[in-house]
Amino acid sequence: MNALVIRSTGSSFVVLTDDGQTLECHVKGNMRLRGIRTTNPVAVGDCVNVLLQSDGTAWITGIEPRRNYIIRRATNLSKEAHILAANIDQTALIVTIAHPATATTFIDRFLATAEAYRVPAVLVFNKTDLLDADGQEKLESLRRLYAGIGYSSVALSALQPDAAQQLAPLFAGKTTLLSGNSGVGKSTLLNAVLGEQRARTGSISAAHDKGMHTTTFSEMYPLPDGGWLIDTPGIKGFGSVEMTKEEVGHYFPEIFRISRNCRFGNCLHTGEPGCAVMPAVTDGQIALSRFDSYLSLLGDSDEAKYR
Ligand SMILES: Nc1nc2c(ncn2[C@@H]2O[C@H](COP(=O)(O)OP(=O)(O)OP(=O)(O)O)[C@@H](O)[C@H]2O)c(=O)[nH]1
Ligand SMILES: [Mg+2]
Ligand SMILES: [Zn+2]
Repeated sequence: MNALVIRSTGSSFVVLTDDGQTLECHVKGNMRLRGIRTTNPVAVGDCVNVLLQSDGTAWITGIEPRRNYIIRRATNLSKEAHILAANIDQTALIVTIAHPATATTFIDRFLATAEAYRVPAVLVFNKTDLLDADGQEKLESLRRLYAGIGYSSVALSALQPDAAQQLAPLFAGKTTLLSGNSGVGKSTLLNAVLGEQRARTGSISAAHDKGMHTTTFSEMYPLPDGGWLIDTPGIKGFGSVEMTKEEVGHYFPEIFRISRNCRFGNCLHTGEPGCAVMPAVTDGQIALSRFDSYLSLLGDSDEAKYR
């Protein structure tokens, strides 16, 4: 029997079978994935084969080939990777300018990862109701920056009544992975789109101005007008995926475009003669925040080399 994995707690899974039943399943201990070493053999969004036994227990016995997936390494040094979701059409990174503040390096590392896995990414700036004039300005400048690179964005407040209407066209008919730091409002956005309080939401710690890691497992929810939203636990950082130094620049579209004018094909834009990227940073064609994020990912591949 074939089924779609709609919830993953790490050790057990909830699947939706082709004939519409919801079953809790476990994975046969000897099932291994070829090629990727991951902490979770099965991810939300996977199409799996399920064996229902006469004692009522259900087992995942195989995984259909994945159309795509997106992987996160918890830290740069950890060798274990975690599949966030499989078979997705796009990923929406939920970003907040304040309460909590999302770092641009986090945004850029996420976007570079999505590029590496060829998953289209959009930015959803949430909590616009909390912004003062400064925050508003920061929001507009970030939206302009990312639009210039080719990333579309929406800005809204998940708590306002029109949130669902603003988000519906973005999500309609697609499977979308929601990601972002804890407390940015992923579960709140999901509830707004579903029109009911399905997912538990948490508060923001007054002491640290950060989320409390309320969502603890990944779950996908069917949307009223078709498509799925995948709510995931908030993440702190984004370790880089395996990439060579030369590849890092490929995942920053604006750096990649300009790098074609570098004198050397393998230019890393760190002071090589004839580099076209560094002057573009100096004259503001490439944002300094983006170049900083590029350098931070480049630094990771140093660590990778020496570990
Ligand atoms: N003011 C304001 N608060 C919001 C908005 N969206 C979410 N919140 C609040 O932010 C807090 C955290 O929201 P959650 O939806 O739990 O955040 P999350 O991203 O799912 O967090 P984790 O599950 O921990 O990763 C809750 O108190 C929400 O009510 C918004 O647009 N404006
Ligand atoms: Mg949540
Ligand atoms: Zn260069």
